[in-house]
This record gives sequence, C-alpha cells and structure tokens, in this order.
Amino acid sequence: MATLEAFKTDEKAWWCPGCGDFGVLSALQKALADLDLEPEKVALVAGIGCSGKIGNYINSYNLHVTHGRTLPAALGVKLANPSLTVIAAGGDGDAFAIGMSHFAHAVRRNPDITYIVMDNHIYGLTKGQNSPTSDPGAKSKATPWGNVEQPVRPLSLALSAGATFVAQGFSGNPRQLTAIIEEAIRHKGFSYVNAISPCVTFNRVNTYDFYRKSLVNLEEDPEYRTNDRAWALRKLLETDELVTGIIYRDDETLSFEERLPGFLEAKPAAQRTLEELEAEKARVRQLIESYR
Ligand SMILES: Cc1ncc(C[n+]2csc(CCOP(=O)(O)OP(=O)(O)O)c2C)c(N)n1
Ligand code: SF4
Repeated sequence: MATLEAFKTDEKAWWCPGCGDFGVLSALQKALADLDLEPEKVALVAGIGCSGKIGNYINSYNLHVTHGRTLPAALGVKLANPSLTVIAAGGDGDAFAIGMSHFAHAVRRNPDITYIVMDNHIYGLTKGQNSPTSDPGAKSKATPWGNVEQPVRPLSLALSAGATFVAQGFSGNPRQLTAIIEEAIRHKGFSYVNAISPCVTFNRVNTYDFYRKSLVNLEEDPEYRTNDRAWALRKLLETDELVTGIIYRDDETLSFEERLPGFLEAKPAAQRTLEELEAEKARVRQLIESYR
C-alpha cells in the first residue's frame, strides 16, 4: 500500500512562501496515495514555469519538457506504456499560450491522461507578464495600461472542444482539490483539472482572499449534475468560471487508446525487446523511404 511519504522527494520546494503551487503539490501527492498507486506506476510530465517544478517534488517518473509541450510528451509516454498513470502539469501560460493547439487536440483525442493546469493568471517564472487567462484590464510590467485582450476561459474551452472530464479546484481548498484530482485520475480518458493557484509575488488581484470571496461550489447548486454539457456551459458563462467542483464528466466515450485498432492487445513499446524495436525502426525507415 502506497503512503503519502512514498510520493515525496528530498528536494526542498523552490516556490515563494505561500505560492498556490504548494497546495496543488500536496493535493496531487495525497490523491496518488489515496488511490493506492505505486510511484513506479506513475509518470509526471511537466512544462517550463514555476508550476513545472512540481515534478521535482513528486517521487515518480518525471519528464520535464520544453515550454508548452507537456501534452504531446505525455501522450507519447501513455502510448509507449499504457499501464502507467500519466499526469501532465503546468501553468496557464504553458497550456494556453504556446501549448494552446496541443490542448485542443488532446481534448478531442481523449487519451487517458490527467492534465492539471496551475492557473495563476500570470507568467510567474518570467516575473509577472500577463498570461492568456489574465483578466481584462489586468496591469503588469508588460501591459502598464492594462490587458486589452479577452481571456481564454479554460473550462468552457475544454467543454466546447468535447472534453470528457472537466473540473476546477482551488489550492486554498486542498480537500476538494484532492477529491477532484482523484476522480480525474480514475476517469478513463482525458481529464482536465484547472487548479486555481495564486501567485503571491506577481498577482496582487487574483489572491486567496479574492477567490475565497468569489468562488461558488457548483456541487452545492440544487440543479447540480455532471452529465449535461449544455447546463455546465451555461453555468460557466453565468459565473465567469468562478466555480469549483467536477463540472462535467462522460465515462462512456472510449479513450484514444481504446479506439486505436489493435493497440491494447499489442505488447507496449516499453516491454518490447531491442530486436523488436529495431525491426520496427526498419519499418519506419522503409515508410519514410516510400515517401521520397
Ligand atoms: C519556447 C519558450 N518560450 C518562452 C519561454 C519563456 N518562458 C518560461 S516560463 C514562461 C511562462 C510561465 O508562465 P506559466 O506557464 O503560466 O507558469 P508559471 O510560471 O506561472 O507557473 C515563459 C514564457 C521558454 N522557456 N521557452
Ligand atoms: S513567482 Fe509566483 S508562481 Fe512563481 S513561485 Fe513565486 S508565487 Fe509561485
């Protein structure tokens, strides 16, 4: 039985004291332990950003990839070894600026990956420029007259792109965030968790206090249900996405792996011998030659 300790590393967390990423880290570690997973059965793929450091603090396989490329790398890991629990994690800049197209395509493919975006509405690592989720009018050194762009709305975007699991948690409410992450990992398909994670150093507007006052727990809505995409979209529009809880889930749609013909019956790449992999390499070379 895995313990919480099993998912910790010796490395001291580098984040500023009070950073929301601490809450996301402990929620994820607790979820992995609660689900009784073993560290060697978990692969964490993280992008560049303060949030991307999360992989250094979780004892599991850890791939720290180039900025914005968490999802294609995570898909590669999942396809090479579908027996692994694959978690992708990163910031809102990583996900919705440079990584935007990967997000839309991952959603529509529905691989069995959990994607946690630590959303602080800012670029933390590069010292406080606006990100695609920054509020209209938000001031930063790069936008001294205020943000003139409309923000990306991650939850509505995921829902309208066909996501099969969409949720939002808050690092100031680790109990709910842990429960959401557990369900996201249990979900067989692409699960999107927007984890509101305040940047205490560069974002003085989207603070813990702001969220404590503004967030509405959708699960307490008398009309709450998780199987109605249109209801979920309407709620998100009405509340400006200031909600928490599991917003939508569809456990019927098959995952990408389940829909790939013959894929699940074949031996995973991770378990093939060098000779078998060499033979495959030769087949790929032949294919490339055939296009010349
Ligand atoms: C290809 C590339 N472009 C830009 C950068 C610079 N860069 C590093 S982190 C980052 C954004 C960080 O913001 P976010 O993803 O929201 O993460 P946070 O630091 O807020 O957790 C940028 C633009 C980079 N490392 N690589
Ligand atoms: S700069 Fe912001 S996001 Fe980065 S560690 Fe500090 S508080 Fe966290």
